[in-house]
Amino acid sequence: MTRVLSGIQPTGDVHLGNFLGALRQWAIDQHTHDSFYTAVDLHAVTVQQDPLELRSKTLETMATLVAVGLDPEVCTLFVQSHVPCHTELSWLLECTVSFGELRRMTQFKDKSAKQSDSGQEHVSAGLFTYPALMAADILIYDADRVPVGDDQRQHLELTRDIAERFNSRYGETFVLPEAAIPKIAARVMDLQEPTNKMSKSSESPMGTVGIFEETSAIAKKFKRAITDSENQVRFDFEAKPGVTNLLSILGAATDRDPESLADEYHQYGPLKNDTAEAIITVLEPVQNRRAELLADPAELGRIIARGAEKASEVAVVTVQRAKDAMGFLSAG
Ligand code: ATP
Ligand code: LTN
Repeated sequence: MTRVLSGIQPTGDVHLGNFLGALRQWAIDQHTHDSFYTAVDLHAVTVQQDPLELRSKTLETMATLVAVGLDPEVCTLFVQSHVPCHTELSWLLECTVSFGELRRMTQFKDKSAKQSDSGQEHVSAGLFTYPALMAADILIYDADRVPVGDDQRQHLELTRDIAERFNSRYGETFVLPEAAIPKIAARVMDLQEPTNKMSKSSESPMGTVGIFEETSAIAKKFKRAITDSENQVRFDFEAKPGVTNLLSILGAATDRDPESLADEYHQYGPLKNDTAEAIITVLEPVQNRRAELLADPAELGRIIARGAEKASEVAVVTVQRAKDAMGFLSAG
């Protein structure tokens, strides 16, 4: 069976972009692939985190993964730092990727620029080498498929380049992974600034829809979503980013084609209402399930411990294979 791996940072609040662009695909993939999903806490600390908050967010993220439908009996759910060989492989890969390749990553450019703009002089070296750790996350499970939103496309291309280079230098060691990017809602945009992607770290509370927000707050955000002054419903990202974003969200929530949905609306008000209603219908059971899980920390603890064990079994084998290929002397 082919392998899937993907990850989500345990920072901020999980939003509609994460849900539609990534998590829903994970839930589908678990039934057809041997799937590994992880809360990437080691990636989270590339920007400074409050220790108490990192711990509680990591736990909440694990509860979220189960709540969106990932079944710990079917797939492997784990916390990245519980499998220490991710960082070991990351070092080996850091020594094969070039400075120039890392410098081209748009996520690094965007995040480091954002930090400098907000007066933070300190950009960590980890933020720069982040893609090597992400490549390690993927390659360590021999993943064939990586379901992610559109913003991760470049990191996946770099992961393939890293794997190819390693294989050609040291012999066939890693599987070359493919990005699996959804056709609809691969890039959910901010409801207030529809030319920016909805993001955990954005400072646009009215533009970002958290999947665990009160349903009345969600409805309000859709009602106030920015559109344009034309009052014509058309799927056209260049000319009408706000309306197109609403159509994409409605399409993703109802499993319908966003372009043909446009023909059913003549005004923005009903489109906003129907989009809010469709999203709330999808999210309500997820919200209830997460509340139940957070009320049962022992069960969540068991899921996390089991996941670490299952993930480690696979990961240690791959790291050893990579170390052998590179010529490290074995201890025994
Ligand atoms: P940040 O903006 O702080 O980097 P994020 O919102 O991108 O955080 P991540 O934890 O980095 O969240 O991403 C988890 C998954 O969600 C990734 O697969 C990513 O591609 C996907 N994703 C994130 N934002 C969006 C979006 N706006 N639309 C679709 N998919 C998204
Ligand atoms: N870089 C990703 C999170 C991430 C990831 C991964 C995604 C870390 N490791 C492995 C897929 C596979 C992000 O910022 N969204």
